[in-house]
Amino acid sequence: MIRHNILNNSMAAQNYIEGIKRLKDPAQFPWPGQPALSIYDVFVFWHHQSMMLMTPPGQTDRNAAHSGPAFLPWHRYFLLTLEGFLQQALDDANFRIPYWDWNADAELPNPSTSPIWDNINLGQFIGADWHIRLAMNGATGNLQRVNRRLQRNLGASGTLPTREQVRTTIRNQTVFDQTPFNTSTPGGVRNHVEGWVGSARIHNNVHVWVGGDMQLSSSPNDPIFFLHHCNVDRIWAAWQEMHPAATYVPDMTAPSALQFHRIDDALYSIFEETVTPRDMLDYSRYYEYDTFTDLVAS
Ligand SMILES: [Cu+2]
Repeated sequence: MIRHNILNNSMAAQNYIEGIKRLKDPAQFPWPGQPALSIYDVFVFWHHQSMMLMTPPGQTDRNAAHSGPAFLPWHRYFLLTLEGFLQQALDDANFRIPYWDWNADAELPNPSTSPIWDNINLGQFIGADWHIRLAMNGATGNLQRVNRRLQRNLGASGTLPTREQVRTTIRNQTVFDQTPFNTSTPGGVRNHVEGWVGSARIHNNVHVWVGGDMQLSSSPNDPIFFLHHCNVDRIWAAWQEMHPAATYVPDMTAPSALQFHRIDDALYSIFEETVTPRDMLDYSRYYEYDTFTDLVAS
């Protein structure tokens, strides 16, 4: 089953929006034991918790899902888990999350005029019907109960990465990751796509460009989060296809300071299940993408 470009497939777009609204409703999809919170809020909590779990403890750079090798497999797992709930909500096992091709929007004179932000699409979530219930407190860094609208600040800071920047990264990065496996890692597709090295700052820049809630540890509050990360995942998938001999690193001979990031470590989860980076490498077990040609053309 295919993950589509959301702007080329109105059925995928409308199913995604409808499914997200159902998962957000505590009456339809309650978070067990958490009154007035829903399964959607679980994802906000889970993402925040991943950023609080420093790996290893005692440093402030790498956490269980960011600034290290697990960034790509952890977010693949996170999306697959949401995708499973969306399939339940829509009663459609064939549903796949669509992606936001922000490279296309980067070519617009004003990217904030992209139809993805129209009211029929993701624009509607800044309306009064979409309540943010858990959000990071900017002063303390803690997650707290809130009741407010979603916040965005499209284009106020940051820039959307260009197609050429992404193509260059996919072509030139020949290894998955490198020591010291954090934000200082000089080469490798993980740190370039995550955006801590290289002028494009690919993934990070999109969070900054959307602004508002997307800049917090509670960023899954914005449904654009999953569409953004689906495109990040597509870039990793295209890179995997272009560099089939490149293996995931580190392996299990790496020190325990790299726990949560080694190939057979359990990825950080709040569900009772064990999923490893290795389990996430062959994405084609779960979905395909409609195209990579925009990412790998010369
Ligand atoms: Cu994240």
